[in-house]
Amino acid sequence: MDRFNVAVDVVQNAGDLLRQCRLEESEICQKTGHQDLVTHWDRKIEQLLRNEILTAFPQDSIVGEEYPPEAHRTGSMTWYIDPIDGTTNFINQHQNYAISVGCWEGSTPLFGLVLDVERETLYWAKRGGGAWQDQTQIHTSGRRELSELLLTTPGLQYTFLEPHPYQERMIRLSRKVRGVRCLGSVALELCEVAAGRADLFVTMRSSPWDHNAARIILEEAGGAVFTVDGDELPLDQKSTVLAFNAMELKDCILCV
Ligand code: 2AM
Ligand code: CA
Ligand code: CA
Ligand code: CA
Repeated sequence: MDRFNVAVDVVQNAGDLLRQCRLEESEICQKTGHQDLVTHWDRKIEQLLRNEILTAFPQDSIVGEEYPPEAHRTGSMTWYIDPIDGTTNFINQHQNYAISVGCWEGSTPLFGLVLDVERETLYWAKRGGGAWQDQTQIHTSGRRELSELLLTTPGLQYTFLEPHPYQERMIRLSRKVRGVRCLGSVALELCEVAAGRADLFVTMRSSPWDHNAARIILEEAGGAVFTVDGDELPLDQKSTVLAFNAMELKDCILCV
């Protein structure tokens, strides 16, 4: 099996496990505080993904949220995996969370998979092959007027309420667009833009495992992804993220 098929298999199996699991209160821990949580299932699913990927492709590197990277591997392939994107939703809602797996060869994207676990919907893209929601090809929206755009962001507090260098700009932007939505999952929100149900995405804090799979899907759907400053999004570092339904919107949004 090639990497893409291995990835689809392991992501679907992991999704089946999560859909059936019953989360116990004792399985929830704080990482940096009460708004930054991890569960036994985040770790278990990441272990499962790592084991399956490394059994099939032992030279590949894996960058995941819950475990440190292993010793340096010789291959040029890197997988960015988030076992549960939207852990808070997983805990409180048991919906609106995703498994995110992206594979890159050096700085070249190969494919991205984002499984909306409870809806049993798989977003996926291979480089040059378009973006797909299950068997249906998806495209970003054609909206170009600021006043018609829907902005999605994972948490109101980080984007609009807590002080940061972009706060005023974000508040101005929120007043100019048609509306703001918060889903609570970076990967699923980028897929919302890819599928044309939202038009813009912004977050002040995102890590490679949060966005590297979905950015491939969004770019294949016609969208564009940058940092909030409009710079190229780094592959291997935490950063802000600003994503558009089309590259054309970039100048207009950066000048708000
Ligand atoms: P996570 O669920 O994998 O932690 C909303 O919280 C979104 O922001 C989720 O996609 C979440 O990913 C992501 N996120 C990134 N950094 C975070 C942090 N420090 N605390 C909570 N969520 C974070
Ligand atoms: Ca987390
Ligand atoms: Ca995440
Ligand atoms: Ca996670």
